[in-house]
Order: sequence, then C-alpha cells, then structure tokens
Amino acid sequence: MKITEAKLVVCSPTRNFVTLIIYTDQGIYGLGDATLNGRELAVATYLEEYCIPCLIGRNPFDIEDIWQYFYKGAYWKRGPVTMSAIAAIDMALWDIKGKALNTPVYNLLGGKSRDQIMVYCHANGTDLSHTLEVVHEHLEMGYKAIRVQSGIPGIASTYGVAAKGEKYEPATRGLPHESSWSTEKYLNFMPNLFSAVRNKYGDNLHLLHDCHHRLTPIEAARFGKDAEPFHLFWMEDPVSEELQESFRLIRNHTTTPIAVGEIFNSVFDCNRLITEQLIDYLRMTIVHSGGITPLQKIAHLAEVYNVRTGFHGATDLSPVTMAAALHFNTAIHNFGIQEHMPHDPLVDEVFPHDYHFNDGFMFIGDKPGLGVDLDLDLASKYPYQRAFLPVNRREDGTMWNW
Ligand code: GCO
Ligand code: MG
Repeated sequence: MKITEAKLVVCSPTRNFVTLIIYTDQGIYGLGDATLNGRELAVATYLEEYCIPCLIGRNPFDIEDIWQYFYKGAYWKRGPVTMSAIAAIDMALWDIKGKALNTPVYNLLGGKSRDQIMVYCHANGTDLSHTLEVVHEHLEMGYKAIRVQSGIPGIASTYGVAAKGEKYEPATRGLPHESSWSTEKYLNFMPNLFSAVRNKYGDNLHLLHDCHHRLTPIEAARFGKDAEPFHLFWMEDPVSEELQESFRLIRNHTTTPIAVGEIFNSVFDCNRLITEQLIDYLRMTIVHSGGITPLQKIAHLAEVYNVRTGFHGATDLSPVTMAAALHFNTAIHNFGIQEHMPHDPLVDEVFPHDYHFNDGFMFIGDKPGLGVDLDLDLASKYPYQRAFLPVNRREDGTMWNW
C-alpha cells in the first residue's frame, strides 16, 4: 500500500478544527486531528509545506518509521506546532491500518482492557449557588465524575466560566480577551465551594477541579491541603508546568491527587514527574503530543510508576482525537478517566462518529479504524474564523498564566 495524496480541511462549525486526510492507492483513507487552539493555521502550514510532500509514496503501515522520520528527521524536535502536525499524521496512519485490517484501532493497541470509559464533565457556574445547580443537572445526566469551576467573589472573570446562560468555550473570535486574577481571593473561596458540593451531594461523586496553571508551588500546596477534607479526585494544573521540580514541593505537603499535562508535547515534559511519582494522572492528549505512537510508550512508562491517564478532552480537540483517545483508553491497563466536554451538535454532524455517551461512561463502537469520518460538503460551509484563547493579568496589571 502507498500514500498517494494528503489534504487538509480547516473548518469552523462553531469553532475551528484542522483535519488531515491521508489517501492511499487502495482506496482507503485515514483521518487525523491537527487542531491547536488559537494557532490552527501554524499547524496547517507546517503540515502543508513540510510534511505532506514527504509523505507521498510511503507505506502507511510503517507507522513507527514515519513517526521517527518527522520527529528525528526534522532536526527541530518537540514543540506544540510540530507535535500536533506529527500527531495528525500518526492518527491517520492508525486509522488506515485499522481499516485495512478490518479491525478497530483498540485491537491494534493490545485489545480491550475494558468495555466502558469513565468520563468527567464540567459544571461551571457564575457563583457558588449557580455551580451547585449545574452540578445537579450533570448528576441527572448520569455523570459519576464532575469538575467544578465557579465565578469567584471579587474577581470579574475567571477560567472555565461563561456568562450566565452561555455555553463555555475557551477561545473566542477576534483578538484575545483579557481576564483578571487574584490568587488570594481564589484560595480563600475554593474550599467553600468544595464543602458546599459535598454537603449537598454527598461523598459518592468524583469531584475534580482545574487550577489552570495559576498558583505557585507553595500556594498549590495550601490549595491541596485545604481540599483534603473534601477528597478531590484530582487538582489539575496547580502550577505552571515548565518546572518539573515544582511538583515535589506540592507532593511533600498534600495527599490531594495531582493531574497535569494537557499542554505537554513530549515524554521529556513528564519523565521526572512519572519516574519520581510526583503526579497521579497524566493529561497529555493524542493531538498535542505526537499521536498514539509516542503516547503508548509514555503510558507504558507511567504504568510502572502507578500514574494513570486522564486525557484532555475539551471541545478544542476534534471528534477524531476523542475517538483516538477512546480506542487508547479501551486498550491500556492504566486508564484513569477521560475528560468529556461535549461538542456542539453541529460538530458531531460534521464529524460523524462511532462513539457515544451513556450514564457517565463513553462507549467506542467496533467500526474498523478510528470510526470517525468528515462530511466534506458540510465542513466547507463553515470556513475558518480567527479565534484566540484569553490572556490573563493580575489585579495590578501584571501578565499572568491564563
Ligand atoms: C481543560 C482545559 C481546557 C483548556 C483549553 C485550551 O482542562 O479542559 O484546561 O479548557 O483551557 O483546552 O484550549
Ligand atoms: Mg485543564
């Protein structure tokens, strides 16, 4: 089998997605997601100018070799743009291999370790009582694990919360919005929210929270300690991730489990976190970390050190990534949980897929390959629209992590 052609589809059915389609001389094609929120065209150009010309004529079954060709062969290793581009190629090749062998991708990754994938959803409220209402709505939908984010008294806007009545979406059209931040107000407020959720809904619910990179290590240590009575499933991204040693300081102070990794793109972002057992859940995502091929190696390393997966699953990852993640989660032993932020129904129409949600779990179908397609006619009706993630400043105007 040979790769004959590859093309990119950049579309915006409510939000932007970049999709790579690789075609072969046997009529089989594969899909890969290359979406990097707010930087979509950088990845599309990288693929178009530098990767696609080198793909033509290769045997799509040689997944490892093709991966190394684009990773080692570029000389300029790592980085989110490069790794998202390689991920799209990798996903599409696994899709092709599954279709060619007439089997779902999870069978190529070791077979089924489980039949259902536990997911967590987002309960985002403008204030404490609104957040409690939204938790209730999600419990009614059957979710067993819920991430709570809330507006904070005295802070005009914060991560993860939309205006009342609107659906939360990280990126917005036009230039970046600015939000403001006060660590002090946040740290004082959060334990009240966790306590209110436990008082109202009891202990069975898995309770999660995303600090979204905003604390220093010692502040994160206080956050984790204050949260201990409410036994969180995890605190996510407590600190900015560049410095792996930060996590030792947090770890030394608290038993609240730690999740990190949604912006990681290589094993070298997390090798110490894993081998020194500084975290509990790895949130790397297939699209931003080079694809299924490298993540399989990372997940196997993590298994040895009792680190489980908890893959990123926000709406800025397309249904192609969600399908790839579900195959992956089905196969690996050390699966922990999967994030589920449902796509707009229009996105599901543009990307018809073979997975579904029921009563707190996701189920992957048994179509060959990844089990996702792209409706090209429908996609062409929604052209790319520039959108950015917000930026964030402290109350005195200093730029801060968003
Ligand atoms: C999450 C994430 C997202 C990111 C988004 C950025 O845990 O779901 O933090 O909401 O902010 O993916 O594009
Ligand atoms: Mg997050």
